[in-house]
Amino acid sequence: MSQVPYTTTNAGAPVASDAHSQSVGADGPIALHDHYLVEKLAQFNREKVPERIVHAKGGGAFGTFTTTHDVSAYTRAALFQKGTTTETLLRFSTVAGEQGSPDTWRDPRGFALKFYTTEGNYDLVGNNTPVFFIRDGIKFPDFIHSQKRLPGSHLRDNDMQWDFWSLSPESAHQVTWLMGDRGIPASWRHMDGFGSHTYQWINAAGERFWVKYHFTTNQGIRNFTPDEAAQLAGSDADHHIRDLYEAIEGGDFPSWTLSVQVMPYADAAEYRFNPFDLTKVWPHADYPLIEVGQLELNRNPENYFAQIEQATFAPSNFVPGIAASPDKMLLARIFSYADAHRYRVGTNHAQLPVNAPHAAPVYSYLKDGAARYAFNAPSVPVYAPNSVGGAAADPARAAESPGWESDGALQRSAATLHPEDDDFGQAGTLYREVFDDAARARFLETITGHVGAVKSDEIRERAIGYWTNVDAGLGAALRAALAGTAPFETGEPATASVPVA
Ligand code: HDD
Repeated sequence: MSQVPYTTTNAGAPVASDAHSQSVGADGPIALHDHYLVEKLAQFNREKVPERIVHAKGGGAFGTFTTTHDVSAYTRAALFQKGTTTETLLRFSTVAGEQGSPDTWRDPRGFALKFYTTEGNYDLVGNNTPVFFIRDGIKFPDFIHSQKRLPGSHLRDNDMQWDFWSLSPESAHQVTWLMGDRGIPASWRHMDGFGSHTYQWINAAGERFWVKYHFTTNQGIRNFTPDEAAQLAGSDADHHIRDLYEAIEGGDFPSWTLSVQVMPYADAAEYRFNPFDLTKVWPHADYPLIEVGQLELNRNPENYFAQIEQATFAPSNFVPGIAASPDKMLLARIFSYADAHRYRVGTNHAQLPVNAPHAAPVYSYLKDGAARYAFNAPSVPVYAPNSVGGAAADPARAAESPGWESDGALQRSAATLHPEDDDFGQAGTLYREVFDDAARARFLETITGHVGAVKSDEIRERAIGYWTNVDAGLGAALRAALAGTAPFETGEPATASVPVA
């Protein structure tokens, strides 16, 4: 008998051969009762779970979050009390590409964080951009369909993308981000992360605040040019996975500084922008960054499938001291993610080691279902209420319900309550005031290439109208560039709104 471990069936019995199936002679026929052959082929056919419908291509690592500043005035959440260190998992991703797609395609990047806190797991499922393309979850499947593949040709299609974007003017701010220099990060380590939505923090006295999360990279921002990105897409499609893995293996641990913008609860009603509209940012001059702590990634997964592919993040995973806001996109996501996980990974996905709480007990009356792993001692009751000392809900500990006023005062009635709300204003500000001349020139080149690939004249015209609304000079420059000449001037805000539909 050999000294190396011996191959077994999944049931632990030694197998006779790694290389030869049982057959009548040296050739076939093979025998159905070769159950190890059957087990091996059958499990191979079942190795995959459905890939994520969005954010399919990604990678991630474990680490820690340490709260370095006192923000107890705003939240009672245990993980955000000064001096607390919490284990975390961060998964990065591209949005539209499938599992094998290149890491360097122009796309927003996912920034999905799980904090294994002492009060249960807290998931903050954000992107590397502070805003999003749409403001109502009911449009999400349509939006994603337009960015993925045509059903007939199975090709991605600029007409489809610009048809949707130009008919959805609320996308202008995010598309300006996407087509700008930050649309292709050089690595996951060299980009920021955002919670994107407005959330609620609640302090020990029960006072409520609106917050936005900003994770600023301590490595500095670095982006690829379109040429660099295209070259890598061909030569190293997994460039971002490799970069993160190798940095952590080499002991070069990437880190981010978490800051929050905090808006007093009552400000929301009349702030110049609707604070629950995630196509908008809150200018830092209005609500400055308040430092909270440090996030560090320092441990690679040991098994990609078990710990990254099967990781499930859900915006519904809140902890006490943190709650939702009336942002309709966020509210749609609170339903959508847990549903995706039950479908994709299974009813008991939360019991997998990567998804189960690591620092908090689970006393749940939910039981059974496919692939149930954990179970309670026979003496523990399976129903509530009970008179045998089983767990009972403790409202004082519970995560807060959102608790906003539902009289309409804080809900979306943008035009009258929030005077500067419109779809193009902040996109124009980003283009004129954040981008410099060189960035504006690169931006024009990018949108010229993108819109230039649109075949339909009508959609092309709508796309020009869209950029004219963002900035009149930009629209004119785009029109000229598409016509083959490219006079470029620094733009001015559009004075008249150009119809986009
Ligand atoms: Fe989403 C995955 C980020 C809007 C529905 N989303 C997913 C992931 C990230 C985001 C980072 C990957 C998580 C991971 O690494 O496993 N999504 C966002 C952000 C949004 C957003 C920042 C807007 C601010 N998403 C959004 C809406 C819906 C969804 C409006 C549906 C109503 N997203 C999903 C999903 C996914 C998902 C279908 C795919 C698989 C999964 O959740 O686990 O449920």
